[in-house]
Amino acid sequence: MRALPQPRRRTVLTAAALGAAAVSAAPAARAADLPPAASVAQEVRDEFVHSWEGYKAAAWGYDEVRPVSGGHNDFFASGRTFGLSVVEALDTLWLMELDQDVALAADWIEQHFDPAQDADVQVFEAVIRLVGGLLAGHLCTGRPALLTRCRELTDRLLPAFTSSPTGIPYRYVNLRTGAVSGKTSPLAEVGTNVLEFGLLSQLTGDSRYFDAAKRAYLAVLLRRSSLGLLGTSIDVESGRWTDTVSRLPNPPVDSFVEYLWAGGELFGDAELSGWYRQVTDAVLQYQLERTGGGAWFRQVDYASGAVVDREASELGSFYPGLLGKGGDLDLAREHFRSWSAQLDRFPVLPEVMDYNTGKVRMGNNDLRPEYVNSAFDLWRLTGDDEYRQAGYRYFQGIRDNLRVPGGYTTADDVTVSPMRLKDLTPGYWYAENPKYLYLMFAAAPRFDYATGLLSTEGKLLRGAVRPS
Ligand code: DMJ
Repeated sequence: MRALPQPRRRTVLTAAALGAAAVSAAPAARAADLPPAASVAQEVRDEFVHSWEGYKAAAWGYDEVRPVSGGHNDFFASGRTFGLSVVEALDTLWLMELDQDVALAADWIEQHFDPAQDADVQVFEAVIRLVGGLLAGHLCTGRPALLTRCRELTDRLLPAFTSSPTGIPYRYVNLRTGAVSGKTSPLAEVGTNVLEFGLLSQLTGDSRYFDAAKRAYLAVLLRRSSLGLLGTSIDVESGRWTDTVSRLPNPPVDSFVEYLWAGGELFGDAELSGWYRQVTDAVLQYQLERTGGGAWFRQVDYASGAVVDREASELGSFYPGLLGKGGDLDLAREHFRSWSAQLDRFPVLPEVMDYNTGKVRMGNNDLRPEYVNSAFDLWRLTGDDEYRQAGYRYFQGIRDNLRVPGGYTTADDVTVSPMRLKDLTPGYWYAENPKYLYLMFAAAPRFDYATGLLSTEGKLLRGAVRPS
C-alpha cells in the first residue's frame, strides 16, 4: 500500500500572485475595447445565470438541457439521470456567490443523486464530472453528505481499475453490478483521475483511490517508445498498444498529460512531475513545428517519429495553458497566439482543422472551454491583459452566436453565417467556460488566486493545496 498523497504546501502557479494583483490593480494597460473588469464579470455572471435558469426551467434534475426545444438529455445512459448539470454547476454557483442556488443544487444532490443505478457508465466521464463535482461541492459547501455520495460513487467505479490485470482501467463499469466492459482505452480515459482519486484518498484516509490512479499511470508510462512518446490507445488486459500514433496534445490523449503535471503539483509527487517533463520533452522534440502561421503539434508514429497528420482539435487548445504552467511559457504564448489567430477567421472555433492548410475538417462547435481555459491559465501566470482581451473576444463570440432564449447551445457549422445551431447545453458548460471568464475578471473573493487549483473539468479543488 502506498503512502497517502500529501497536501502540497507551496503555490501551484509560481506567478499566480502576479495575476491576483492584476485583478485589483488600476487597468492602465487595458485595451480601449476591453470594458472595466467588474462590468465584464457582471456580464459573464448574468450569462451564466441565463443558462442556469434555462436548465432549471426545462430540465431540472436531468443530466443536460436542450435549450432550443426545451427538452433534456441523458448523458451517461438512456433513461438514467445523475442530474449532471446540477453537479457540474455547484462550485460555479458557489464561486459566483449565488447562494440560494448553491443550497438548491446541494439539496437536490443529497436527496436525489443515485450512485448505484443499473447503468454502464463511462469511467472517465464519471470521474471528471461526477466524482470531481461532488468533491468540489463538498469542499466549497462543507456538506459531509456530498463527500459520502462521492465515495459511494467512486467505490462503484473502482472495479474498472481493480479487475484489470494491468491496472489500466476498463472504459465502462455497471454501477449496480460492477461488471466491466470496454477493453481498448484511449489514454485520456486511463490517466485523468489522479486529482480526484488522490484528493479522495486524502479526505478519507483510504489510499486505494490514489493507488489505483498511480498504478494505471505507471502501466502506460512503462510502455513509452524509445523516443519517449506515447501511443493513443491501449489494450487494458494485455497492455499492448492498439494505436501507436502520438497525438498529444489532441484528444483522446489530452488530459492524460495535464494530470501528470497537476498531480505532481497537488501532491508534490516527484514521479508524476518527472513523467510530465519526460513526455513533454519528447512531444516538443518530435511533434512541435512552426507552420501554417503558428506553432503547432503534428501527429507522429510513436516509434519512428514519422509524420502521420497535421490536425488540431479544439480540445487541444488547453495546451498553451498547460505548457505555461509546466514552465514552457514562451512556447505557451506562441501556441496560444496560433489559436487566437483562428478567431480572426471564425467568431467561434470549429472542432477540427488542418493547421497546415487551414482547412476545416469538422465545423461544429460544442461550446468547448479549452481555449478560454488557456487564456485564464496564462493570465494567472503573467497578469498580461492580452489574455483578458482574448477571453473577452471568446465571450463575445459565443454570446453573439450561440445564445438562445433557453440558454446557450452547440452549433452544427460555424463556417456559415448565421451559424446552424444544434440543441444542447453540455454539462461542462456549467463547470467551465463561464467560470474561467468570471475568475479572470471578477477578483472573486471565494477564489484563492495564489493556490486555487481547477481540475480538467474546471472543478475547484478548494483547500486541496495549502498556502506556503
Ligand atoms: C470537458 O469535459 C473537460 O474539459 C475534459 O477534460 C475534456 N473536454 C471537455 C469539454 O470540451
